[in-house]
Amino acid sequence: MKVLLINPEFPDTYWSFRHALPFEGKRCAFPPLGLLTVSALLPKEWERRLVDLNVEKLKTADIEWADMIFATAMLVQKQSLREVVKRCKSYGKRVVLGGPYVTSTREELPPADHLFRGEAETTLPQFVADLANGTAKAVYEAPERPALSTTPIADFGLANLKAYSAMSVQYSRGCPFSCEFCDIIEIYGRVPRTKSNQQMLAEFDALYDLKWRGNLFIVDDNFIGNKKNVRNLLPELAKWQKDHGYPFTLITESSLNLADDDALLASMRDAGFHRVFVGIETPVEESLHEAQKSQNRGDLVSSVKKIQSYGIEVMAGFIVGFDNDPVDIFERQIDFIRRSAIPLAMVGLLNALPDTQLWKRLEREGRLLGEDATGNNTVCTFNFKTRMDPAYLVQGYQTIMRTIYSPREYYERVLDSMRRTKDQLAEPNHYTMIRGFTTLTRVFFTLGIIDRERREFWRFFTHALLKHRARLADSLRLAACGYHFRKLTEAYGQA
Ligand code: B12
Ligand code: SF4
Repeated sequence: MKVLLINPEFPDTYWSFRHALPFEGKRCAFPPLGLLTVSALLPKEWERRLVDLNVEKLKTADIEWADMIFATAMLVQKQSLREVVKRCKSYGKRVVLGGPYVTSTREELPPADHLFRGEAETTLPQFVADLANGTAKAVYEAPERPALSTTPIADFGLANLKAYSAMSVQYSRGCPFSCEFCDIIEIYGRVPRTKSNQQMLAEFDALYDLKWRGNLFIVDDNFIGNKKNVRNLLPELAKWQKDHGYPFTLITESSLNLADDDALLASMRDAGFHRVFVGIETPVEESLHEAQKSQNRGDLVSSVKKIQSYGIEVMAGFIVGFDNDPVDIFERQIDFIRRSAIPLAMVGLLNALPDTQLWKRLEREGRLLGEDATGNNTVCTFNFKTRMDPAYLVQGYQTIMRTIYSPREYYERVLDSMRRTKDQLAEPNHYTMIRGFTTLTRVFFTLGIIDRERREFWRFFTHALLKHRARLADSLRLAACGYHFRKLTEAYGQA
């Protein structure tokens, strides 16, 4: 059996980092870990190829080669998924679909032969057996959420590692909290399931053996969802990192209550965590209450500062459009982002994802407009009737983006963040001389010569050179990310 695994294209969103990647000669930020895991669940003797449309084009020869097509998608990839299915079906191929979009959507899906809803650890082996017996079903739905002990090491070797700026592994699925807008808890559950320490170290070994060095994103919904197990894992990760010369710069996602646990923060720093993405959402208490985000309590700026004090850069998600948002919400978000010195602030407009508690409430209140959310922030649409005038919200949202990604504001935040994260575990240099030189030249040429904001860049670069010389690579990474956000804001964020 020949299987072609396809990851559809992402639109050009803030998360795509498309304008930042060329600086380091990369094509895509992260590999499609879901598909690489699916590949590892298939019989060893089956042949497989991966085509990530964010890295390369889908060639007719690849479609013709395959007996079966396996495609994944998040909501934001649905348009590209439709085109992929249409094209593959026109060659008469058997098409299998799975992933978060297929699992959670209520929309009509593209005409595939087999749909997988939920996690595939138990259903995929069943499908393989059914296929051999000629009894393969149209829909496979995981009866329960599988233990992660059944998750094999992803087929990392299938991906063109050089094309990605980070690799991904997963430690846990699910989150114990119950934020109203979140679909994680609907898709992956409220009881966080984790892998064993041995599984995690084996995945680290696998990537190390493939010669991967640099960013490693632990793509958990909430890395500290099961604190007991994480406490047990971290010293082992720290030892592994030390024994191997700290080959991986770790990044993850966590709830903000991470700030309440100094011991955990210290263990994360020792294991080589450099960045953590947290869901702050809003500084407005009434809106946090509405969103059932009870874990974000107290002085949120202090919580961010605490995490930063352990040398961990904070990235964060923010949302505007809650029913309880006051009219000055935009200024308050800008002020918060400024004071917390979060360089990469992902601000989004509230949308209701299918089957979330928010979706159900809005349905009861008759406020849904009958469409799935696009999942794409840059489009600036709502799929429900907002309390505030939608035009006012969009205008305010664009003001936030234009303000926080104006070069002066952005570089100030980066420098503040670097000051606050000075206790970061020293990052080994994963750049070869030639790669480092090429990246530097590209940044200097684009940001320091041809960009109209070059004066701000040089001001920032001089500060970074004087005050944070040891972290020059980090400051250039952040400069490149800022450029990406500014470019997208210029393209989409004009009032
Ligand atoms: C890492 C990650 C990203 C990465 C990129 C991931 C990538 N290249 O694929 C980044 C940071 C870029 C990202 C961005 C976004 N993401 Co994201 N992301 C994740 C995260 C945290 C982990 C994904 C992952 O690797 N999981 C590990 C694998 C093993 O799990 P899996 O993909 O579910 O695969 C399993 C099953 O689904 C199934 N399966 C999957 N595919 C297939 C295919 C077949 C054929 C079969 C049979 C089975 C199957 O088998 C696997 C094993 O069980 C998930 C949350 C999560 N828990 O998955 C959110 C998640 C997928 N992201 C989500 C969203 C909304 C986004 C954004 C739109 C956020 C935003 N508003 O901007 C952006 C959009 C991206 C863009 N460029 O525009 C949502 C998707 C919601 C939906 N219903 O589609 C999720 C579920 C989280 C959430 N609720 O916020 N994301
Ligand atoms: S903390 Fe994050 S993952 Fe957990 S329920 Fe809230 S939004 Fe979802």
